[in-house]
Amino acid sequence: MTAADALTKQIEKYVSQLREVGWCVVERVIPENEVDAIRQHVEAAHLEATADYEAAGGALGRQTDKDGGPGKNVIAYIQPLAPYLAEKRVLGVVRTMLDPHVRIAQTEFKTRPPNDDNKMYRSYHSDWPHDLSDRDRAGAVRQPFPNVTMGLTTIWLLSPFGPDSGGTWVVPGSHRDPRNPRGPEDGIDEFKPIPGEMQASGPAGSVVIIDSRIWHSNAANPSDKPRVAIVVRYVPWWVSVEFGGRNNAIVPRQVYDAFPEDVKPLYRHRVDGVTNSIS
Ligand SMILES: O=C(O)CCC(=O)C(=O)O
Repeated sequence: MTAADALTKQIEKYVSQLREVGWCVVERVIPENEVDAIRQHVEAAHLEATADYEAAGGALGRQTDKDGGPGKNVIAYIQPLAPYLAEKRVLGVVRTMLDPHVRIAQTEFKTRPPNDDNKMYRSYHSDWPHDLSDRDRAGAVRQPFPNVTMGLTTIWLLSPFGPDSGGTWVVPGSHRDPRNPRGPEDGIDEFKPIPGEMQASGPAGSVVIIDSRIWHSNAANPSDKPRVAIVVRYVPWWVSVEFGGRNNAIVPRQVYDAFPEDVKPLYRHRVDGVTNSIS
């Protein structure tokens, strides 16, 4: 089998998992010998971004400046991760599921603090653009959700993850369930365990990919180390990434210019002065 055939087969496997159960794990996207350095970079970058946003009177959580306008995009702080965002398996899955033309709508720090033994902790939701609690109403497709994958949330785990270290909770198959943990009429307690739930696990450097409709929750991390992760949300070109001003954080031009060529199209809509064409 050629390398290209092997890649196609792997992509097909992940795509069929995503269609069937709504999530999958692509293992070791970041090679084992590089992931420690990237994790250390991300931990330092998180502190730097927090300090920058505080000094500017902005909000890192929403990546906004003091006036609520777009702040500096988190990708600018974590440039060593950028080349992997177009890794062949990940981008192959994203393009097959969404469209050949995709963009990254949001890039966020998602560290879970250590030494948290609250095994019952849950905060179930579906993700933008299916986030029923989105304050801007910019990411709340109305229920019942059409049976269309409109976004893929990728969780880039830079620490080993699983039940012992804050692996994300998911409810397999929930992407097709007409109810929602935050649906006002659905009678589901978003803060309690849900039958059928399970925790994603895998080695550091892996990527959990979820259909944005999947019911999922962050998890308590009982280990003695932070569970370091970055969330990157991919959408097809036809999903509005501007409406409502939901995380429109800017990528500085010099950061964009340093991206590998295959990463540039994913972020160019966030760069001042760059044509945002479909190509
Ligand atoms: O950090 C995690 O494990 C999950 C993150 C999450 O739920 C989200 O970003 O929507």
